Amino acid sequence: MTLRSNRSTLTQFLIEERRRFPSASGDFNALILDVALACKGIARAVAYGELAGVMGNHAAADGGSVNVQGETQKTLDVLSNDVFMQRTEWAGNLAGMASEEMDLPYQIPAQYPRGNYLIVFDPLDGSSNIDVNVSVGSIFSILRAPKDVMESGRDVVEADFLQPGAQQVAAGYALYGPTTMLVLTVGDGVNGFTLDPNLGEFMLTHPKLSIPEDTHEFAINASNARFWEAPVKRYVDECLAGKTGTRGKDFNMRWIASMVAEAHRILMRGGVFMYPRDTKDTSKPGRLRLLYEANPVGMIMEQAGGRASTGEIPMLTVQPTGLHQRIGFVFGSKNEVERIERYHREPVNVELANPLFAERSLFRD
Ligand code: FDP
Repeated sequence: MTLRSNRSTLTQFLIEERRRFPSASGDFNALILDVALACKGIARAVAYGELAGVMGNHAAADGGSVNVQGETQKTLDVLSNDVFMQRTEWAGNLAGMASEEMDLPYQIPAQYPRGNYLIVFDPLDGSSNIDVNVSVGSIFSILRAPKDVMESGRDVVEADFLQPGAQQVAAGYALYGPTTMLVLTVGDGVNGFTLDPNLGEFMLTHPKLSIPEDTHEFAINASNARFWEAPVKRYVDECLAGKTGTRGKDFNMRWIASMVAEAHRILMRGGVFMYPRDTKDTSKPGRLRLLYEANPVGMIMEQAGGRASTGEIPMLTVQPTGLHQRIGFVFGSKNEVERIERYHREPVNVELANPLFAERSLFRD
């Protein structure tokens, strides 16, 4: 069946895209294909799971079990990081890379040529739940290396990666779920590819994805309710009030605890995701990371007609200040994200404005 398919492969898609830019060198396409190969490798490791002995926490003796964020590293986090590096470092397309799993930027080894792009990635998002077999994924963001890096070929430093999301050349994720999918934007819409296990190729199955502007589905970790800021409390309580409240319609709630999987659901059928800034730990202004989670997912959302925000301003306008910077992240159906931004602008007396915050509120402090 697959051999007679009329669907484009990822390679064909990239070559056809490139024809629109006759001066393009082909380096970018080669880089995306290397990333796709890394994702296929990670998909196999994830699929074999315990059979391959890759589940559980990474053993300290193998190089440490806690990453730069102080989070426990899974064996698959470390393995996926290695696969990403190995598949992309050799070809001469990258000037450097950075990852959730590495404290500092990674230099392209001296035996390989250096190229014009930077890649930033989360090799296995959602991995704290890998042991319960939920969908996890790899998220990547591609930036242009600063001019002096390209000209001099010097080592990259943290500052080279601190570019606002609007400057991303491309962004994408691979989702390791019931099927393996690659979702990609090169700044001209969003396209989804499904891995054909027989051919080992990503096939274009979801061209020109578009997120509905309205939704009745929201995703948030409600166990943090007592730490939320007033505009978030207001939004969620209005959703919970459903038909009987100011929204006049019932909402459904989802929480997979794997952001890449939630992003995919929203891309497929709309919805809104919130991991907002809260008061849980004042040293952490949000849970998710700007450069390799919020910016790439933000670019995908915006390219699919959705919206990505800090809750206050568009995510892609944020000037990064650190490689592993955390940030509040709200994304999904445009009208809902705009509503949440509006709630952040409006002064609200929450207690008075919404009776759900009183005695009997589900999410009462
Ligand atoms: P994980 O640490 O498992 O990689 O990236 C952070 C993240 O997962 C997101 O994918 C996910 O949405 C979030 O953490 C889950 O956070 P909670 O444990 O607070 O639900």
